[in-house]
Formats: sequence, structure tokens, C-alpha cells
Amino acid sequence: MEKLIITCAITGAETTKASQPNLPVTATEQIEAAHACYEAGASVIHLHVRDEKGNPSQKLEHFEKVISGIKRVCPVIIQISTGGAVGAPIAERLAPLTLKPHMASLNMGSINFGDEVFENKPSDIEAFAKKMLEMNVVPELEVYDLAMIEYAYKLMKKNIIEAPYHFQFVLGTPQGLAGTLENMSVMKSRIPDGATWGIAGIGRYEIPSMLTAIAHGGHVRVGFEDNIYWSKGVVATSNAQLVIRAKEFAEKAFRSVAKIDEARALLKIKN
Ligand code: KMH
Ligand code: ZN
Repeated sequence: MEKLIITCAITGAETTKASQPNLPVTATEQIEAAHACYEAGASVIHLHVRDEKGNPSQKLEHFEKVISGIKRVCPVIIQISTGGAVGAPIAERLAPLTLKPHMASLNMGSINFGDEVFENKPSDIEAFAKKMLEMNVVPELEVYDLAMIEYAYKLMKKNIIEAPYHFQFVLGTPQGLAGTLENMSVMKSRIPDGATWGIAGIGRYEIPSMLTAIAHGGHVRVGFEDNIYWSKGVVATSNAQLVIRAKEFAEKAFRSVAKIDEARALLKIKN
């Protein structure tokens, strides 16, 4: 089995300090958290940024500060979110790609999220994908249901996304597909041969989806964007604590965890 890539989604757009007091929000906190996750065994940091008030932002200047800070302290792979702030204009969501991060999220469709619509129109998705190609940014294909996997094949045909493809099954969002074994299994069966895949199991789906991915050759994502808890009702002390647990689960199952160079090779990082 290929080595396990552990991604940590350290902040997200929805989690607040009120629900998770250890959430990294400022640039300094995010840089420290990314470093600690790297030390704990994460090879990818999925990054959302916040503005001065702690609100979700897609602005280039906020990304620039955090990305350069993380690069100063560790060689972890940085994957920026292009879907960070619900309702942000497309131009603002596209701009941080010009910083040429290693990776970026490429959301493959729209989905209801709480009482909001996380909108990703086909023309916008194509614009994101083309910008990623131009900037040598490796896309992570975020898929929330089977239709989004079908749509990925359309982009492959148009050569807007390039092999090897890396899919992230995002399961357990408020109105999305649940992180059940059946759902994971059918999604895995529909991606192309040779594609890598990971699961971001939201909330209570984090541990079952992580164990399934470890056992079946997938990759895992943990972090406060997806799950703030260590156990029922007990918030985690840090993102790194969740990374350490993922690493321990993998080691107990004799699945080796990828080092940065190994993760870069698996994901074919270009920048
Ligand atoms: N927040 C997750 C439900 C993105 O950042 O572009 C989805 C996500 C997508 O991580
Ligand atoms: Zn995200």
C-alpha cells in the first residue's frame, strides 16, 4: 500500500474560538499550528485564512502572510482553499493561486451548507482548474457526492485537469452525503485507476472514515475545520493532537506515514 498522507485542515471557515478555544486564527497562530502538525506527522496543511477580525477571507494578502510564514518554519505541503469564504467573489477566490502554492482545493460542485449555498458553478470550476494548471498548482478534487466524480471525468476529457488525479471525499457535511462505509466504498469504486484518494470525515465521521482509509489505501484528513473534538464532548487540545492520533492509528495498522518528499512524489507536486 502507498504511504499514508496525513492532511491537517487547521482552521477552516466555519469553526470559531467560541466552540474550539484552541483554533488557530491569527497568522502567528496558524504558522505555529502548521509547524506543530508537521512535527506530528502531517505532510499537507489545508489552509483557510481569516481577516483581522477573525472572519473567513479569501484575500491574497492574508494567504501571503501565512504561506510565507509556514515556509520559513517547515517544508510541509501547503494546500490553499479556494472555497474558503462562502459568497466571496470568484476573482478573490482565484487571486491566491497566483502565489503558486503547492496545492489548492478544487470543489467539483455546489452544495447546501447550513442555510447557505456553497456555490461552485461549472464555469467557475473551469476557471479555477485552468488557473491551477497555469500556476502549476496541484488540485485536490473535493467531491461531496457521486455526481461530482462524474463531473471530474468531463474536466479530464477537456484536459483541464491532469493525471494523476487526487480526490478528497468530503463526507458528513450538514446536508451532504454521510460518511458511511457504503458511501465511501461506492465513491472509491468510481474514481479512475491510478488516482489517489483521501477522506475528510466531518464531525463524528472522522474516526470511522480515517480507519477505513488507512485500511484500504486512502489518505486521511483531520483538523479543526472538520472536527473539533478529541472524544464526545471533549474538545481537542490542538490540531497536532489529532494528527498524532491519525499517525498512531496508521502505525498500529502497519501503514507507514509519508514523509514530505514521499508525499510530494505521490501527489506530483510541481511548485
Ligand atoms: N470545509 C469542507 C467541508 C475547501 O476548502 O475548498 C470543504 C473544504 C473545501 O475543505
Ligand atoms: Zn477547506
